[in-house]
Amino acid sequence: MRIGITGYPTYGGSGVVATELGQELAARGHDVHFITYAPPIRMNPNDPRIHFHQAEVVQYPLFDHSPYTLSLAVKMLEVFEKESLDILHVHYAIPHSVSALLARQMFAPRRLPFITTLHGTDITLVGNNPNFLPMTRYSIEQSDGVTCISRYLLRRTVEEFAIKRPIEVIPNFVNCDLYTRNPNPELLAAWAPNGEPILMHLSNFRPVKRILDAIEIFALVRERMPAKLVMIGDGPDRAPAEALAQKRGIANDVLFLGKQNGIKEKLGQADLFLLPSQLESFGLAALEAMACEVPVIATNAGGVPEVIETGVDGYLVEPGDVKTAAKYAIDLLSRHDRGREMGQLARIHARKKFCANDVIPMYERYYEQVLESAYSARAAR
Ligand code: GMT
Repeated sequence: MRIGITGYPTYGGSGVVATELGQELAARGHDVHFITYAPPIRMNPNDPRIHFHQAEVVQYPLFDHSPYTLSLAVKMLEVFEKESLDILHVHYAIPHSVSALLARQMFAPRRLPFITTLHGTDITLVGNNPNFLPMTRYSIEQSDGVTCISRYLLRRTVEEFAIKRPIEVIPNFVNCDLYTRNPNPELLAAWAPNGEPILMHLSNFRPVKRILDAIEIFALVRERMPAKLVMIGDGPDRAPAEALAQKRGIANDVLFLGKQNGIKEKLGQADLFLLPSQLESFGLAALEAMACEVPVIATNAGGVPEVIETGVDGYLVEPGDVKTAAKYAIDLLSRHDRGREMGQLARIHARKKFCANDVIPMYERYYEQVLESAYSARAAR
């Protein structure tokens, strides 16, 4: 198939899923065309089946904000036609689904079928903002196919948007051949020179991630044992988190690495992954850590319990409960065997439930199903 994919090319779960999906589809013989304003961060530009088409962020003195939704729609139309795409798959409803809808209307009466995948904040934080809600609902209803990445997100979507159309749950996935435990002596020596256990967090450091809680949990751990916390990512809460680490007297043990490439190599060095979010519709970073045999302490929020079984792959605590999280962390880190055993179980479960080899065919089947109904609807007219 020839598939167009649009998502946010920056750091963030929905963009990562869009990019990894494209790479997996290319590895299975499909031609994949990414259409967005910059090359997606995890995109392999050397894969001959992967192509990148840049949608311009047009600037003009009259515009305070560039109408990217429109230039993206035009680029989608152009690429669909020029590359004879079969289907367009957009990730994150706002504004990608609206751009696809416009592209489809401009392409009419020829068919430009598109699928929207909902990821989380496009429903729970941004899409339900009253300034967007009717448009989010409309673009979901008008999509030729809609998927979402957890049963939790399906429920929220149906409830908040009173959606009647069918929505398919296709969970996020991880390539367990690439995400493995791979101790790297150089990284370990740089991060934990005295062999201290390593806690890790990876996100876009937005308030919903509660990264200050990660610092508080770590401060409680440090009261009991030597340890290091590796913080990967960047965003609005980075400066407050750095200030909190200073205030708690643990700044020398907290490493803020900023945005990083080569995430799979880094995750595989951790002894424990922290995901203290207020809300996660899935928690992709936790799944990637699990594939690398890293147990996870996360919050019992949104779709996280669909990914992490508490007491098995790690532990779930209520959002904000840093004391219980720290208690579990100390317990896991001071009994090395227990941590390793949980890590191994976490990988087994990641593989069993969310392996790319099983999830990607679900998307392929869904593409075929959507194409079939899009064209039979056309034939019936
Ligand atoms: O978590 C974020 O702020 C990023 C956001 C995104 O769309 O880029 O992540 C959402 O999509 C991820 C991939 O499907 C999920 O793993 C995250 O749980 C989800 N984030 C939230 O629901 C807060």
